[in-house]
Amino acid sequence: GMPRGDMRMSYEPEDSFCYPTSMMHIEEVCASIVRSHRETSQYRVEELQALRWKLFSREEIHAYQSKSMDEMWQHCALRLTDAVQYVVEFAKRIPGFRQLCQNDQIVLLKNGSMEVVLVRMTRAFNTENSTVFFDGKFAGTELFKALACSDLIAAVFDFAHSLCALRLTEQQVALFSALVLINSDRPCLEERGRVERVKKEVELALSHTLHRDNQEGLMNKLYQKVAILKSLCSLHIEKLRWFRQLYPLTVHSLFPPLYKELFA
Ligand code: CLR
Repeated sequence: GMPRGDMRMSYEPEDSFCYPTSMMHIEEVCASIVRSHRETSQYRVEELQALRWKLFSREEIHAYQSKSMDEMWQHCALRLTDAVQYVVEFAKRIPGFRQLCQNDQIVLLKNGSMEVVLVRMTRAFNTENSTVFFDGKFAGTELFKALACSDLIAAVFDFAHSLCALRLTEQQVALFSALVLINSDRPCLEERGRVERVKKEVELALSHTLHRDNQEGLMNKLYQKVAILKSLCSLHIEKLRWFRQLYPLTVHSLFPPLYKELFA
């Protein structure tokens, strides 16, 4: 099972001074990341494709809109935390991640897990009607009205549109997600050099895949998306701070521990 509200990941002492990835061929790194993505993806693409026209009714949308702000925030925090838990599991299976020190694993997850959720959102997004899979059906921006952060919601949906436009394959989504997580520029890393080495491997794996797919041009486009992801995640944190000032007790007592640990 996946850890709930507990970021401490069983730490195995290093058995050699080698990085595990140095012994793997780039093909193996690719295959391993793609497999990890598949095993932790929460929903299969085919499953989501089959449901993409299952929309909420007017009444259902109205029921969400009529929730109180704190109730809707709590609800979304729960859904987000579910998604984040799968991302934590994905991270742990990226070759080299578990060999990083505990501090750096946590730094990477604090900064990157929400970004990966937003990358994964493209799999659960229907561009034809701008809806996202949420609570078992597809929902447009209006369903999230009670959160009172329409700017964040609009920006997140815009991002989903623009990332969907790149028409990434599942393999490309997997490797891009890994690259988003293993970011050696995050503040407060203790062993930046080691993170950098793991990142180089992932980068190599992604460019290898793009080369094989004859889509090398995507690399630059993906790096542009990284900047947008960063701004979306700061906006999320900003909104959470604002909400916490209004409803400190909701955040304190009713939000999932993992959500607080990562974002609050
Ligand atoms: C992302 C892909 C995951 C499944 C999944 C679960 C929860 C969804 C998330 C996806 C996309 C973003 C989402 C989220 C729940 C709430 C959040 C729709 C589809 C929206 C953007 C609201 C954020 C509100 C915060 C301010 C709390 O496999």
